Amino acid sequence: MVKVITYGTFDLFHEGHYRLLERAKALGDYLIVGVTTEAYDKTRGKLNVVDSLTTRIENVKKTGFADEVIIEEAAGQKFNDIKKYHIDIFTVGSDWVGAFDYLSDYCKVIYLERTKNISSTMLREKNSRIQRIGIIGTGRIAQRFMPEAKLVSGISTQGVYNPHEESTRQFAKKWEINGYTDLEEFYEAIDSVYIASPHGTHYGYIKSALEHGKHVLCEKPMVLKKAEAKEVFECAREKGLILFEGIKTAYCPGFGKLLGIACSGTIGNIRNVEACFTKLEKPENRELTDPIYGGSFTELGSYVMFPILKLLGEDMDEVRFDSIRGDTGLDLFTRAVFRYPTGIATATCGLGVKSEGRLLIAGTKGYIVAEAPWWKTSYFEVHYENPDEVEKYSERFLGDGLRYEISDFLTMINRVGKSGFKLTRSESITLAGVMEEFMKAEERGG
Ligand code: C2G
Repeated sequence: MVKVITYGTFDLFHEGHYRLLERAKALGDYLIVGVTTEAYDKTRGKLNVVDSLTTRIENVKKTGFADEVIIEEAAGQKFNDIKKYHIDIFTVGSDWVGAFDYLSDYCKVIYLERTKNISSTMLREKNSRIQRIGIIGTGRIAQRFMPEAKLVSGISTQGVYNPHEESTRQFAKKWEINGYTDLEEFYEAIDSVYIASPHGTHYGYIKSALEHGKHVLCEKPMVLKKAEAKEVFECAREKGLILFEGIKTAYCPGFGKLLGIACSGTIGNIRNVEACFTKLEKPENRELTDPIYGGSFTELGSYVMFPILKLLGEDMDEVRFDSIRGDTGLDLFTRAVFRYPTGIATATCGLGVKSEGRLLIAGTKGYIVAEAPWWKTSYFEVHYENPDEVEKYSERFLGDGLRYEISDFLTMINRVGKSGFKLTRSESITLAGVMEEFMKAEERGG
């Protein structure tokens, strides 16, 4: 008798799961299915699992393919199960290719091709809580989106669009999704989009996606003009769609904790915020060559302005910019100084100058400091007059952190939570307004 084993969360059970189990069963005579516990999914960084363990087990059983269902509770269990149940074949979807090769000393390892399309009819009939998402753009951020989205239950990344055929083909092949060079066809196949294309194209894509009835998660900076930001939010509101600006710091749990403490009065009234983020970039990269949208501030300004708006608000009296330019005329280093009635703040960023990245929040009773990479907040300290009195806080920051914004985006779409306060429409509009001021000060077109 050939014994086969496979594992999964099987949340919001869909045809990808069904087809996997069907083919797993066909590989042998007896199929064991391991269903993950909530605790295990938490430790492996999977967010947003909706169904209870009991429901997920029931759904696996209903298929009729499983001869036995077991629970997967911890990392390392697969290895023991293979020995315990005398397994001949371990199988899992091809989105895991390579990850379980270490088991091949004990049994045969087979990766079954993952299901690219979760069809709309099936979703309409059985489950509307799975969002079929498509990506616009095939660059570095889009590459990072894929493994992060896989760890958010309820998202099925089904397609990618880029007018450039070869880039689309390569991306689609690597991630086993559908590639599109025709925007209409792309919209046809999805429910929502993640925009990860160059800054200058965001506005056009947001409008076209909303007009096609798609929810939008757009990478920062969403747009670079205040009027454009107002217009796209208004368009989303009219159509009852979600539009989200993806500044990952806003959605990560560590920053939420920091904000909670800063706003609780522990450090008194906030008088100064200093936020700095610098990185060295290859001179030939788009970030340092695009004559209109390149430079340090358009690239990193959203990160450093975000805590300032959160802590001191949107009613600043004045914003001044100071930049150092490289040979191309683009800013390699920019400092924006925000003047408020009762506080001042500096947002500093560099793409060709390296400095100590730090977030410092000074108040009338003490200060909070978070070292780089504070934008992926996992640790910060609260200090007071007495230098021995230091409170230390830490929080998990999983992977690349994109999963938090993806999860909140989904929560908003499904109307099961209110996470809009993490980065409000008004804050996104203000950010676009400051970007516009900067572009004007730099005398850039666009
Ligand atoms: N799957 C698929 N096609 C999809 C989606 C999922 O073939 N469109 C497969 C996955 O590759 C996996 C199974 O369905 O083999 C269950 O998927 P998930 O519930 O997402 O579970 P996963 O996180 O992949 O857990 O220990 C757990 C395992 O490592 C896999």
